[in-house]
Amino acid sequence: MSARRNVLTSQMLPNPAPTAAAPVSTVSTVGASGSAGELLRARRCVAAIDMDCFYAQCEELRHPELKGRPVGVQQKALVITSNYTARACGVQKGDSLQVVKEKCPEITICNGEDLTFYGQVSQQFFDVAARFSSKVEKLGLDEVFVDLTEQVEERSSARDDGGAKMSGLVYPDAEAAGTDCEDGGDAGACWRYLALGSMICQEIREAIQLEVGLSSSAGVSVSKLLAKMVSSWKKPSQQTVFVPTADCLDSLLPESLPVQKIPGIGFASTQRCQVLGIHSIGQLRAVSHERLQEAFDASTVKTMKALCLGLDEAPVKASGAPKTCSAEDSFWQKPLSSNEEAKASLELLAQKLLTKIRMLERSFGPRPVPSLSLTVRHVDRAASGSAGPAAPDGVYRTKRRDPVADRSLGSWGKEGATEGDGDSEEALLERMVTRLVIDVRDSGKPFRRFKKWLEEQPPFDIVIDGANVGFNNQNREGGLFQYSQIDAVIDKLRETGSRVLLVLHPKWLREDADRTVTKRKKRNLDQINLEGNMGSSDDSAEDQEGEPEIQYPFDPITCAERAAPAGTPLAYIRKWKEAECLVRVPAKDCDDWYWLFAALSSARRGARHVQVVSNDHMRDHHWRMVGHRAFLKWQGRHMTRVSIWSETSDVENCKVTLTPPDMYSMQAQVSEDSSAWHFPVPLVPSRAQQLSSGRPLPRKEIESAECHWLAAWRDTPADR
Ligand code: TTP
Ligand code: MG
Repeated sequence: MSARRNVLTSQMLPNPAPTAAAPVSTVSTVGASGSAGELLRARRCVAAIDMDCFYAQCEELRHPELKGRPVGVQQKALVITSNYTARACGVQKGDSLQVVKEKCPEITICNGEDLTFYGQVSQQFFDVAARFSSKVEKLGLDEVFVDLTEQVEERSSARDDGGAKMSGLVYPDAEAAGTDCEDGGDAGACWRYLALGSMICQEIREAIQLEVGLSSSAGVSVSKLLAKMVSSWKKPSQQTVFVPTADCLDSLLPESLPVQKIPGIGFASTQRCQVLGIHSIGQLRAVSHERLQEAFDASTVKTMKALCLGLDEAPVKASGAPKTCSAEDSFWQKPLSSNEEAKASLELLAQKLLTKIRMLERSFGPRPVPSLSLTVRHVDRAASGSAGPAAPDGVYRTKRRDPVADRSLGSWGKEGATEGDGDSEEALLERMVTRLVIDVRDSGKPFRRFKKWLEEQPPFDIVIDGANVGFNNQNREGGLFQYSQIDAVIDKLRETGSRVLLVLHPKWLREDADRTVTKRKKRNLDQINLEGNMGSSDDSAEDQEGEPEIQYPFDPITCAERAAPAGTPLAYIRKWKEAECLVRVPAKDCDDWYWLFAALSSARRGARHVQVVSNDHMRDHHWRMVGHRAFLKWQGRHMTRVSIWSETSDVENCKVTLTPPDMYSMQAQVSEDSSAWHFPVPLVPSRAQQLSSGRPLPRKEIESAECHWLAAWRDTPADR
């Protein structure tokens, strides 16, 4: 076996070495190689995946006819990226349009000002990566870090990892591995560990290619820093694995490497370093902590000192839903010159924003929109050199409002006016339900216990009317109560991260439940007749006054439930108890009061978007309430209908469609004092997208499209 040591060539290094004239002249004597021991022992695997020529690939996705031809993407006067066909002609990122046309006359230039589509594609490949690991961190639109440590551990315990093969380009290379990595030492162990990681990374990239249609490149190593540094060594469509041996580290992080080449040391930090006379990482290693603290705080100094030695313990932070979501336009190409144009542009922006929100909802589940702001920036024409008219003076911004309140904006000038303040509406309805219970059940004591338990819980986002969702053919002879249906709905909702409460009568929480519908009609009539005949035929003395209190939210898991085979009612009940999403109502009470009250209470306590999943039209148990306007409105906003079906006779494999209520009125409105607007926005591609796709939508299609709303307020002077 050859004893050749692996050395990275300068071609592989991210940048040529600088020759900085630096006041800090000393360089360190110990380079990054000193970190090798520690890094080789780290049992961590991180992949940094970067899409190839991202915007250009997105353009190829939406214009497949461009595939194979040179494509550039323009922002302002620059071609910010191009596909690799154009790069073969010498086109570089950031070339001016003119230069690009000279280098590659046949290039197709796409306008890349509108990032909406790129954002959608970005979300798609993020979703693919997130299937492989729960720790996926976004880095801009076209890069992700994926922590593969758990997956590598799983695979290494599931198989003889001696069979793991490196996938991609490897440093140190296979030949050097003979000496460095195939022995029983740290290097060998790290090599085998990263080999598994490289295989998983390859699988992720293949899935992204297959499912989204994007080629990508990646780096795989023991930290974000090292993975990121090697991720673009081989592009396009390749990956590089970096085993942090001493030689490799020295080659990756030579003394002369400019500080800005270290991921994590950004533009501002680089500038501050330069003020201190620090240009290269050799100088950064040599400089004292005290000197660095003249420009940085102590924790930043510690991080920078570690980074320049190749050490990086930063975790991959799972990116959740972004905190904000925005759509904007600089109007630099076509300044707005009339109110009509401003309104049309606002509608387009609102549409873009809603498309983005929808996309995020698909990935992270529905969330309330706690506030919305509309900002109009005034650009000084003289300063900007723009020939267009100045933007209207002033800043428009919404007040903080939650979505239900957003839909209850007080007195709108035209139709669509709602009841006043959401709080009092829910409080009123809560009182009505309580009244209903007390009228039917003399003391209402069990209900009060439920209320007390509920108040101690954080508000729920979704309340499931279990009895309703569980039935197929609910009101007909032959209908059957199916536990699997409820379970399918719960799974679907819990996937979105919502806090789900399943309300069930105890008659369903037993093995021998009567699951047919035959007795129900009689009971419904009883319930309308009120007096004392509520609820189930369960004659247990449970919950009678003076009897031991029932346990909330449910009885402990029983031995029978524990032993129940999958797919049986008891197994489902156990699962719901384990997931802590179940609440059992007292046997003598009507479950409908409970889910309705749970939803009202959750809304009052903050979950203002709360939804009840039920197809119940509330004509029987709530017969006194359906005559109340506030209740009808509440129902209209908070009842999500559900349909459950199975393509086969296999009811265990049912599919679920949830239909939440429409978002408020579809009429454009303005408040009486003209300080706020409410726009219905059709969910169709933006005008710009329609034009660029060569398919402007006919008016009819736009009018019949699904609509969403956007509300905006003008700040009062006091708000500014
Ligand atoms: P990059 O990852 O730097 O570039 P790229 O994906 O186009 O090409 P590759 O990774 O194969 O080298 O940037 C990602 C996207 O960010 C890019 O497609 C366009 C956009 N971008 C800008 O908006 N401004 C810029 O200055 C650069 C470099 C990129
Ligand atoms: Mg890229």
